[in-house]
Amino acid sequence: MTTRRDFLGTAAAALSTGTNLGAIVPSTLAIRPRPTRQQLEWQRDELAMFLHFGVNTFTDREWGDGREDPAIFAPAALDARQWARTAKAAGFRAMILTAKHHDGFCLWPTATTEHSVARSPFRGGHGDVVREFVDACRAEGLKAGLYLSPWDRNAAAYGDSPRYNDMYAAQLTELLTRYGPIAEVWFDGANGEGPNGKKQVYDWPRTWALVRKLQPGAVIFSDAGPDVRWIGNENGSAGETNWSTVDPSVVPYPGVSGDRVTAMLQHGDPDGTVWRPGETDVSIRPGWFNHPADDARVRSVENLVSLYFSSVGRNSKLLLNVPPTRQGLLHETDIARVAGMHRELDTLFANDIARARHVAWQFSSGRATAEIALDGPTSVGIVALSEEISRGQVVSQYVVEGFDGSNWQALSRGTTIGYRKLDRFSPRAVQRVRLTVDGGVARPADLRVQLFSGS
Ligand code: FUL
Repeated sequence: MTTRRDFLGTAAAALSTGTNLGAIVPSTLAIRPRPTRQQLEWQRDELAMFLHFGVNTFTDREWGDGREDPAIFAPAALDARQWARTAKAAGFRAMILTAKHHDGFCLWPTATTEHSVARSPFRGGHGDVVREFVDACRAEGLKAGLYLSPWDRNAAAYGDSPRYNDMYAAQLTELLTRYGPIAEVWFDGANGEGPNGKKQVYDWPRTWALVRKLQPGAVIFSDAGPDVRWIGNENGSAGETNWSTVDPSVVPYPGVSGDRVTAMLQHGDPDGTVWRPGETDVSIRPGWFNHPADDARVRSVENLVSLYFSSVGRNSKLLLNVPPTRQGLLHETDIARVAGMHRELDTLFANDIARARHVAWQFSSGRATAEIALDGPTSVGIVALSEEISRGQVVSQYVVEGFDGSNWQALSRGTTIGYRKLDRFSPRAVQRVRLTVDGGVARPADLRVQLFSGS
């Protein structure tokens, strides 16, 4: 691991928050991995809403076995515009729908199987949930994403590898050619038994190539990317140290497991050769699907705000699952909680105390120090740092200190920064704030410092 390298040199520069840290960028930065335009946009979107919906919603299960009668799928009041309005109003910029989950039931009328909405009472057998979902996203200006589970407990071909891989490619082709631009295609690595008990061998290179061909503007999510990676857990927590670069040989395909894999997903690798930022998927409820018995167990506003800090605030993206009910609507409690989260985040980040203040960076013996003078004693409870990730990610160690009139005290310390690093602590009255970056794999191209009261 390359840390604490004497990366900053001795040049001195004066600049304000949000402008270049150094005029001289070492050549090491020029060759470090950088995001594509799609990866950058994906990360800047910060929040996406996940929607788990299907036969499980009606059987009250988390994993269907594929033997569900399509007739049970009968959302009487399905309104995808309500999903999209809720997401939009709460600051989400994208939504991702389970077009097919492990039970194999397809939410669109597919030619590949009878196990779909076409055999259900929904809209008299003429419905298409994927169409309604995509149209609703477009109407609200949200990006649309689709999750197509590779594990299919209904498909007779599952386990008969080439045959099922053809069927899977045909399903993906329908989804990626019928509905206009799809911003994210979501794959998990689940690989359990199908009806014939045989083990299916997925053809990931074929799947990814198909997405590239049909939707070149989409980002592909899986454990193994190739564009964005799973963060390694489903509890809403990105690694405190979180590089957007990874060593791709450690996680070669989705579903691979082991300690090294988990560590790579959680933390990335400063010496990683590819840019593959982490996505944090977590549910607002105990399960991924809506179960009425959980109506009193929806995450609180405070809990959702802390999820934002432990995902977006650790250089990740938050994919928050808000599952529709049997009616086909988001539950009022869930709606109130995401709206509350949005209000609370808006309040916390409304007033940047550091804004427009002059910051003088000093470079000496491998560190960069920037000091911000505030107008007299000011309460600070949140520090927000960001690197200009369009040029890569480099910081590996920093400390933020506050001067209370007589002493300098550490307010927060950390390792990586990346797109956004948020540190929250009990508010302190300080007159000056100092950021010291004393470890990195190259000189940061740009660092932004923001300060908030935290209340
Ligand atoms: C996993 C699935 O097994 C869960 O049911 C859920 O869909 C989660 C997001 O991905 O692989």
